[in-house]
Order: sequence, then C-alpha cells, then structure tokens
Amino acid sequence: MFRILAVILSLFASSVFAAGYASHPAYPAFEAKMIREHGFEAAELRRLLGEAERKDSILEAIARPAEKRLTWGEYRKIFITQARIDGGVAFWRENRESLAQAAKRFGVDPEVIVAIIGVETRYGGNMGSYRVIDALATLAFDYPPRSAFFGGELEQFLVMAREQGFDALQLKGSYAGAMGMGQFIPSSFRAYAVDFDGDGRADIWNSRTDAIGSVANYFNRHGWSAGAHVVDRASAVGTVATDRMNPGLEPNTLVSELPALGLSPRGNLPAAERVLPLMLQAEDGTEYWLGRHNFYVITRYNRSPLYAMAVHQLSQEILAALRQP
Ligand SMILES: [Ca+2]
Repeated sequence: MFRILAVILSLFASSVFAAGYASHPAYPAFEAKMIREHGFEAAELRRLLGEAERKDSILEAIARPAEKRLTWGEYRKIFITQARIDGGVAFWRENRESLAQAAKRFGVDPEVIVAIIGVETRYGGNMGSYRVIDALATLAFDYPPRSAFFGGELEQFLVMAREQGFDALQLKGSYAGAMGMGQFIPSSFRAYAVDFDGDGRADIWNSRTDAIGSVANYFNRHGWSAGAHVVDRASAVGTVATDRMNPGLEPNTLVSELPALGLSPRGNLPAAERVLPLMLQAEDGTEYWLGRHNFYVITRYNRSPLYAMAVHQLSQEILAALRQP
C-alpha cells in the first residue's frame, strides 16, 4: 500500500516539477526576495525558473562527495596522474604570460594556479555539463539539508548573469553550480572573478587569462603567502596520538607540541609555528604531514585536506616536469 502511494506521489511530483521550479511551493518566497532585494521583474523570474528542471542525478551526486568516501591513496590516484601532470605543463607553456602577470599582480605562485585549474576541470576540459540554473534550483528547492546555501547561490547566480550580460539559461557548470575553469560558485564569481584580459567581462569559461587571474585573485584575497611552504612531512616517533590528528583545517597545533603527539617534523620548523597535523592513509601505509598556512588557504577553495594535498602535490609534480630539460 505504501509503495503504491509512494509511486503515485512521485508521479505527481514529477508531473508538477516537470513544469519547472516556478510552480514549486517554495518558489513564491524566493521570487519575493529577488524582487525586494534585487529589483527583478516577477515575469522575468517566472520565465527563468519555469525553465529550470529538477535533476535527480544532482541529488544523488551531492549525497556522496568524493572527499568523504575515499582514502588519501584512492583520492590521490584520481588527481596525480601522468596525463594531469602533462596537461599542466602544456597549460603553463600556453599561458606563460598570463600566469607570470597573475603571479606578479596577486602574489600567488603560478604552480598553485595551474594545479587548481587542473584538479577542478583538467585545464578547462571538463567544466561541467549541467545548466547552472538546473543545478542550483534543484539543490535550492529539493535538497533541504542545504537549501539555504543553494538558495543563496541561486540568488547570486541570477544577479551575476544580469550584471555580466550572460543568458542564465545557457551557462553550464557542475552538479553543484560551480562554473568555468576554476569552478567558481556564483558568490565566489561575484566576489573574486576578474576580467584579466581586459575585454570588459570576466569570462571564466572561455578566457584562460580571466580564469587564471580569477583563481589568483581568490588566493590573494584568502591570504596566500608567495613562496612559503604548503605542507611538510612528519615522522611517527613512538605512539601517535591518533585522536589529535586531522583536527579540522586550521593550523592550531604548536610545533613544540608535536613530540607529545608522537610526531617529529622531517625538516626544520620554528617551535612557535602552528601547523595542522595530518594522518593520511596512502596506498602503501600511513603518512603524517604538517599543514602550514598556505595549506589552510587551499582549503578555502574546497574544505578538504585531501583536496589541498592533491592540489599541492600536483603543483609540485608539474613544476618538476616543467624544469626537466
Ligand atoms: Ca575578459
């Protein structure tokens, strides 16, 4: 009986939402906010949201992010590949001038800019195939755990498209509404995207120069320290205090406390510096690392230590390959 009821309800739901999100029960409140706070026209909003479609594949994808499912060893194999290293070298050579200018203007090491674009989209090769409006409307209206966040991003997206003169029904991105070569969500686009090639528009989909400048600006604004260490290797000495490993993302542990945690830095670190002690399951065993300030800055892009480690290691592999004769 319940199963039949569920089938009937799902048929009803899909027939209602097939007409788009302008008929969703939560739509009127969203419309009122957009009119009140951003001066949108009701008819225009209804036209746009009426075209937005629910995508069940998005609801499936959001529930199982790779960072929560994989060990470091598994995660690393996805991102640190010969193809991605070679792609980074090619991207660097093709965009040498833009990277040099961005590094100088924003004080950000070029290898981290290249690695971010490599990890996010394989240097622009995979920028996402969902319409951004479908992704954000699906998550804003049909994913209650994060409806407030994605409702805010949908709001920012519509304002952004209007400001930049983009057609909101055409722009493509990831299942979570991340856009362009560096996968900026709309609030990040509005805060950090720059027109770095000077054509009057921040086009992070088609202009590599704009994408490079935008990623560099993001890192600048989140406090990147050019030339500083990102992460250092540590060794286990005695019994490691596993309950003190991976304590969030901020470097809050004093180097002078490390012996008490069973760790010893492999290089020289000032005793008064604060680090993030990491214990990662690599392919051939447990690894210990100490995240520095720049490691934390990378997590401002994606709040995952595995992500920051992948970006850093890819950046170093690309640098090494670039320097080979
Ligand atoms: Ca531009």
